[in-house]
Amino acid sequence: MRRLDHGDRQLRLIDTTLREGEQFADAHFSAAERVELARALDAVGVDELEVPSPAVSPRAAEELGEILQLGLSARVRVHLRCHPADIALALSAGADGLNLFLGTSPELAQHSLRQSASERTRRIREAVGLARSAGAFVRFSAEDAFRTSRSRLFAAFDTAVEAGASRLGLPDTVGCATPATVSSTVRAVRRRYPGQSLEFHGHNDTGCSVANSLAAWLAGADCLDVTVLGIGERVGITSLSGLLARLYTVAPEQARRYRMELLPALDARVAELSGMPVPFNQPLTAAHAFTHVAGVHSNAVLRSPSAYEWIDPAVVGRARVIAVGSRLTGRHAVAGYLETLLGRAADAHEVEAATRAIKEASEDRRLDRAATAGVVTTALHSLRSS
Ligand code: HCA
Ligand code: CU
Repeated sequence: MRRLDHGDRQLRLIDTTLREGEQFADAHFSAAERVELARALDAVGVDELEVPSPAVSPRAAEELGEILQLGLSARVRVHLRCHPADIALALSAGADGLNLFLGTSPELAQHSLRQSASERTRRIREAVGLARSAGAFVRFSAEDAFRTSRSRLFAAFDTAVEAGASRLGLPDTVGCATPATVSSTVRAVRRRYPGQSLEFHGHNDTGCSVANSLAAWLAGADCLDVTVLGIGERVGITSLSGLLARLYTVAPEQARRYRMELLPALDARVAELSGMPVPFNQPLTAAHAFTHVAGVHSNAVLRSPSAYEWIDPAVVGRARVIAVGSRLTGRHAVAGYLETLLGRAADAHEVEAATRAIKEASEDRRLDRAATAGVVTTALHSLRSS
């Protein structure tokens, strides 16, 4: 595939597992687990970590202090409503990067915030101004940006920029955006605010979040939000592994800035903490992300892995698996399997007998490793005694 040409525009990954991820209905991280995850994400090399507002609970305030003290390479950004009291709490805990947000769509203005346009402007100006006067880095996000008209969006962003925000956030809060709408909105915002950093945050309600994140970057965003496994509100947002898989194939120099070999353990840990397995379709880290089943696939992969692999499993420290427990299993896969089992190359009769036995035994069920070994051993035994 053709690699994309992005010049040197460097991407920043903003991990929000500790904030958006906590909004996943099955997530709960203790204070110690938050520290563990912050360190693990820092080891992967994410550029920034977004953490919850200290206004959430007394414990959240303590945890913010703790994360700020860790001395991570990643910058820590606190997620805050445009409420002066929340901002003051974050500043007093020592935060120097604030991610402010305020709903700008008609839906949120009517049903969530119940604010007029002038009230919105006043709040943005006050909140951004307060944070800036304390010397903090300020990002302002227009929550529900993709159901917000251009004029409302620009009105909110104009206010935020005038008040001193240095980054503008475009969250697809309900997951309604498509790569095309992301692209046109990011382009328009990029044109109007050429000197600002731009961040995209994509919810995955229609399964488009990774594609939308890539579209945002290609259109001029320099910051993309992710969480481990994509956990977050409802079905979550762009996953770290999904985005890195996508980048690895179109802009490998960007993906290689991160320690991708650490992803399997990180995804497994967050899955464990959320009481679930790593989802079967998680790019790079799913149990079967590098398993080949059909005979046609296995045969070709044994000759040349690139036949059916776009990413080398070694990139994430994994190995490919040639599955041999189904009726789709072919002779080449079985030959490879027998070589491992017997410690020598199998002859044609052995391969034939083992393949036939596997196909017969797996008509009604998929054979696991032990069952496959049993079926094959029996078949070889009767071959020898016949
Ligand atoms: C939410 C807010 C948010 C905010 C994103 C941002 C969203 O959970 O309601 O601050 O950029 O998706 O809009 O996560
Ligand atoms: Cu969100």
